[in-house]
Amino acid sequence: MKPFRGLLTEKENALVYITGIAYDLGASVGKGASFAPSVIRDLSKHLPPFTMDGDSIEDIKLYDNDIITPDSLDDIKNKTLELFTENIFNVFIGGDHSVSIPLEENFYDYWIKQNKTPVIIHIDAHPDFCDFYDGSKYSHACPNMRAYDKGYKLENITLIGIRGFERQEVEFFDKHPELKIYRSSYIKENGINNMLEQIINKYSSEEYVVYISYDIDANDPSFVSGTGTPEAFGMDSYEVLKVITTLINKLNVKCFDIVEVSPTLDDKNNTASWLVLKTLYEVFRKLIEKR
Ligand SMILES: [Mn+2]
Repeated sequence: MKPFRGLLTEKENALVYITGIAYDLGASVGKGASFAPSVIRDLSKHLPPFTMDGDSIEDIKLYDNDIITPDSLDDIKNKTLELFTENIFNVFIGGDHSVSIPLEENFYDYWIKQNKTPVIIHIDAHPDFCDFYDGSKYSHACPNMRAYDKGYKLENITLIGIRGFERQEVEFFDKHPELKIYRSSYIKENGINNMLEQIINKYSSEEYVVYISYDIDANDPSFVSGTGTPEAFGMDSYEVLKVITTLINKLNVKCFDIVEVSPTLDDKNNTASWLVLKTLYEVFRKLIEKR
């Protein structure tokens, strides 16, 4: 059986490229995220090509770029460079969150050359704004600080679902009110619609092109246990899905990564990996409708 059951997987005229990145050298606590791409691909052989509402995604035109097994973040940067082109919606399956560092660099370099303003929407329990973590500038706790180093403006990085802070991050945020943080408590108190309206108003102009980086620990641990740094008080899986699909529908999103899924820490039924697939299929449907 082939991965992505029933889907057209060819490179020519593809709407979406999907690439697994088997890498978790940037993880701090729980490991195992390097296994996510292969587990998710394997499960995809069984999932019928329909959304939760029964809408077909059979004509998505997916280019299945298989899995890369890099030995460093530079290696990821080189091996994914050619995937960033004008009309392609890239999906990357991590890997721990450090894989987003080279991906967001490639994204930035490509879109700056097209005179667009790159935006990161970071959906995560954690801000990932550490300068150093575990003695490294390239830990999974650092991607947003590295994006800031790269040239992303702080007003063009938006954090969603945050509820676990490091001291260095709190101090940084006090100095930079232009960085918008939607804490998990805000979302739980106000719902997702009010937040989505603000974000869509902010980034809907043609000037912007958006990278959505999705750490599965954004979801409450009662929905997703298979991740290295679970954090209580998160959104439920349907709320997170609505956030992702609404942003993809309304904004010019060109890259989407899903990181920090750890099959070795998951329950026996691979619930976190199944969630990734179900989320992807809803995303694919939105892309078909938008085409
Ligand atoms: Mn996280």
